[in-house]
Order: sequence, then structure tokens, then C-alpha cells
Amino acid sequence: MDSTAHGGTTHTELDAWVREVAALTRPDRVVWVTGSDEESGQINETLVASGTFTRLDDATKPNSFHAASDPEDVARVEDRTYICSVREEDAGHTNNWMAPEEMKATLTPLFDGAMAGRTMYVIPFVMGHLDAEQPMFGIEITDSAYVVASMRIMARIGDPVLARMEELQADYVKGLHSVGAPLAEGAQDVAWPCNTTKYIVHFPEERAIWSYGSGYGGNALLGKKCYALRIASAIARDEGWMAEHMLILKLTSPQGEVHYVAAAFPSACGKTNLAMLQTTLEGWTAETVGDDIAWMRFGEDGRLYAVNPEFGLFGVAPGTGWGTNPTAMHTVEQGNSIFTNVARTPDGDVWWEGMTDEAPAQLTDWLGNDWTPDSGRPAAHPNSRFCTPIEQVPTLAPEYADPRGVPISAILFGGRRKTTVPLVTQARDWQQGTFLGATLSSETTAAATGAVGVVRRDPMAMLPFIGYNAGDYLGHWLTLGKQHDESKMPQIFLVNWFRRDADGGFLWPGFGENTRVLKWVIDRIEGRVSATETPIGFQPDPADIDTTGLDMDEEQVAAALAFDAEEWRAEVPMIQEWFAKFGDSLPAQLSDELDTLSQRLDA
Ligand code: GTP
Ligand code: SPV
Ligand code: MN
Repeated sequence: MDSTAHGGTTHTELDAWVREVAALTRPDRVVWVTGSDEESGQINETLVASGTFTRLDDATKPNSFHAASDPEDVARVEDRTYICSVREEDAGHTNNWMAPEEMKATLTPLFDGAMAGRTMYVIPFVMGHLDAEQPMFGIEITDSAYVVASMRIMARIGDPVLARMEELQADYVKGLHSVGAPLAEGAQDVAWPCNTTKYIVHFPEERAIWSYGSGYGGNALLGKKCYALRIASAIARDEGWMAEHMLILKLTSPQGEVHYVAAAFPSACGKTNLAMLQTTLEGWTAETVGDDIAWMRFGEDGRLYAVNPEFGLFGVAPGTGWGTNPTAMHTVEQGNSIFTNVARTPDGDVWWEGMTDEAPAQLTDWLGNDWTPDSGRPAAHPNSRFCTPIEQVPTLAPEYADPRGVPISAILFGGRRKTTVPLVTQARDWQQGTFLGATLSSETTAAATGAVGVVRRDPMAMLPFIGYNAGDYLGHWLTLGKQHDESKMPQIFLVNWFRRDADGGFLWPGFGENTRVLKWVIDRIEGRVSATETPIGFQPDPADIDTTGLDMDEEQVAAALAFDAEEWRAEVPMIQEWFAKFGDSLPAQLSDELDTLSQRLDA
């Protein structure tokens, strides 16, 4: 078949690759995705016709769609995710590994004929800006129209990207994706084709991704976790920059000082919410630059500059509401969005837990069943998501459009911990900050398949996303610290919005009230406030957390801030156990930091 039947390319190497993939996967047709509005309309119609999409009421959610996935295909599959570096030690002990040739021998038969009866879409995309000094191109080949519609929101795609790639005959990341559900002649398709066999595979040396069997989120939208974190982290190691699972927030103080903060929290631990923060302190403004991924490079002035490589948000729906995250609600209200695995209302709108205090009457849950609050199960899947254009975010900072990025003043690490981790702690220096990041822990969430609520170590919130040896990754952090002027490096902080009291309630109100913690962070950076030193770093005096207008007394604030040496003594053996897994690849500075911590705890 002719791969240029609908478009084609003068990029000779790309043309050859597309023909090769088409010959292997044998689709009925090949479509080059242009990114035009007209094409998007056609793809959405195709998805409505196939039952994947239900169009929402145009008056409340224009140009927006509901999708329900297969109940077995609802989250990232970490146990099916592989880093197939040439050498096993380059994948490290935190990643699944198989030799590249062996993996290809496993996958090639799966891709053989996998797209039969389907359309193969070729999506040219760029992560970051097309006019960046070094544009980061990608091609995703997929047999999922849902992926095309989602990628159009999440990344800059289509004709302008392809034209630039052709002009430069540019290198690009090769992403190959199939839902793994070939259609026999005349067979009826299902609304969410996928396969019980799943593989999410990365070849870091080749800068290639092969994804098979899933149509959901980070498994299938290859620009996101597969490229912008796993492959990009390996590129960043080679080139001296950083690809991180971080939001980027712009803060302006009443004094008019502008600071950009990056924050790494594990999946479903509050990045999107903090990125869309509505401040609760007079005179403070917060603007959004990114909500999930930051690419950070050192500028000529020695500061670390961050760019958001994405073009949309793929945000956790449950818990997003007018009370907690009105910015997100305003964003999705403008339409042009896809809602996956949320509940539906009879009047063509969507609903999920936490959107409103009370559920509307007569809901249809994410599985398509009638639902009432007495049903005893959630109406929306816990990892249900909204996919929405970032340019609709009312608080989007103008700097989002700047390919040079924004200079980062502070990096926050945070997770979900019911105990032990105080509301906020400032690391003494980059090395201790790297230690706090390397030992970051969090209770697992529904963003990945597997048990929920289990404490696990998640270094820099990157455990599922480091595209190489995790010990080398931590070493890369330390090396960058040594190579650059520490006085210009971001200050590092550890935060925990999720600590609980004895009755199980949150000790800190979180969401917009996190402004008060950020104020202390900025005050520290500006040298305006003192702190108390503890074995894990500097901590605020309760009186220095601004509680104006907040219904909390100093004792309650102190409880959220408290450093408990007993709890930290219990943490030490867990960190030792975690570090032991790294073997020789653990940088010595980190075991030094652990020794220092236990000595200080015993002192
Ligand atoms: P990924 O997109 O998976 O990377 O998640 P994320 O880190 O962007 O998390 P998100 O902001 O979507 O929040 C996940 C869940 O945590 C939602 O249900 C939120 O309502 C809840 N959450 C976010 N911030 C806070 C907070 O400050 N306090 C509390 N208690 N919950 C929060
Ligand atoms: C995450 O799990 O961190 C996400 C969602 O942001 S996904 O794109 O599925 O990785
Ligand atoms: Mn994420």
C-alpha cells in the first residue's frame, strides 16, 4: 500500500520508517495528521460514530467529549513498562529490562498485522517550542483516533511541525503505538479497543518507543511520560540538563518580586492543583507555566531555566472542584476537552467525586451503569482524567510562550505521607536537597495499576519515569550541583500537604491555602525570615506561617509543622533499605547524608 496516499513527506528517513511500519502493521490506510480544525472535527466524528466518544452538551461544554475506556485499561502499567538499554546496568534496579534485540523479537510478532482493518495515523509533534534552539521533535504512529484527538491537545502537532522537520531533515523520537486489536474483515469494532497483553517499551539509545495493547494516558500518549520523561531524561543525562516530573508556578509577591517555583510530587499528589493555585493571601498572585513536566537547562547567567514541554493538561478529575481548583473548572468549561472515565449527567454534562458537594440526580457512572450516592462505589474512576488545552487556563503566565523558559528559584519535593514528613522543610544545600528528593516517599495512588495507599520511595517523583539507572540519575543531580554556582541554584524544600491527625483528618487545609507555605518559601529565598534547624533541614517557626483569614490557631499550625525525631528514627532503616537496593550505583554523598541524618537524630 502507498504510505503517501494521504499526505506523505519529503523527510526521506521518516518516509522510509513510515513505510516500514505500515508494511509490518498492515493498516487499511495511512493518514498524516495535519492538526487542522477541519481534520480534528472529522476525527471527533469518527470517534462518536465508533462509540468511543459521546458528545457533551454544546451549551455547557462546547466541542467536548466523554470517553469510557475498557475497565482493564485505566492507568499506567508500571509492571509492563521497560527500559531496553543495550546494557542491563544502564536500566538499573528500578526499571524492568530486556535486551533490545530480545524485546524486538518479542514485539515484532505482536505488531505484525496489528493495525489490520484500522487507520494508521502519523502524528508529527514537538515537545516544547517549535522555535526552540533545539526543537525536540517526535513522530507518533498510532492506530487509535482517541490518541490522535488527545495528542492534539497535549502537544504541538501537525503540518507546521512536519514542515520544520523536513526543512532540517531533523532527528526525532520514534514512537510506535498500537492498541493491539486488529479488525477482521467486516468485524464490529468495540468502543475502546485494547489488548490484555501490554508493553510500554523504551529504547533509550535509539530514542525510540514501542507501546502495545493500551490506549490510556501515559501508556499511549507517547509525547508525555515516554518521551518527555523517560527518553528525555536519558538525553538530558548525556547533554547536561534535566527532564523532571515537575509543575512550574509563577509567584508574584505584594512587593512585586517574581519567583518561579518547580515542584515534584508523585502522580496524583497535587501538581496540577498547585500549578493552578488560587492564592489566599492579599497581594500575592500565582500564574501557571506547567502542571506535570519541566525541562530545565542552565542559562548563561548560571541559573536553571524551566520550560513546560506540553501543550495541554491531562489532569486527575476526582477532587477537582469549584472549591478546590476553580482554575481547572474554568479551563474545562471553555470546552475543547476530553473527559475519560468520569460519570455523565442526563443533560449531557460530566461529573466526578469532588466536583460539587452533592452528586446530581440520575448519574451514569464511568462503567455505563445507573448510579446514586448509595451505589457504594465511585461514579468516576479514581484515575479518571480531563484532557484540556493549556491555552485555556485563565491563569496561564505569558512566559509559557517563551522557549527560553523561566529561571527557577525553588524546587519543592512532596508526597502523600500521613505521618513523619512536616508541612515544609528547607534543605541546607543542594546536596541535602538531593538527599531529600532521593528519599522522597509517598502512598501509592490510582494513577498506576496496583495497590493504593502503600508507602513507597519515589525519588524526585520520578521512580516510574527515569529512563536510565536511578543511581546514575541521582548522581546526575549531584554533578549538576557541583558544576554550577550554588548561590544561583534553586533552593530545595520538602513539603507534605497530606499529614493526618489522630482522627485521620488532614492537619493542613491544602489547596489555595498552600499559598501560606509558598510565602514562607519566598521569604526564605529573600532572606526575610529566620528558621529553626532540625536534622532534616530548616523549618519555620509556627508564628512565621501567615494565618491571616485562616481558621487555625498556632497550635494547629505547629502540629502540621512539627518535626518528630522518633518518627524520623523509624524512617532511617527504611531509607537504608531503599539505598541498599542501589548497590554500587548509589552516589557516596547520599550515604554520607544518611549518616549525617542518623548522627543528628542521635545527638
Ligand atoms: P498526576 O497528573 O497524576 O501527575 O497528578 P498531580 O500530581 O497533578 O495531582 P493533582 O493535582 O491532580 O491532585 C491529585 C489529587 O490530590 C486530587 O484528588 C486533588 O484533589 C488532591 N490534592 C491536590 N492538592 C491537594 C492538597 O493540597 N491537599 C489535599 N488534601 N489534597 C490535594
Ligand atoms: C501521571 O501518572 O503522573 C500522569 C498521568 O500525569 S499519565 O499521563 O497517565 O502518566
Ligand atoms: Mn504526572
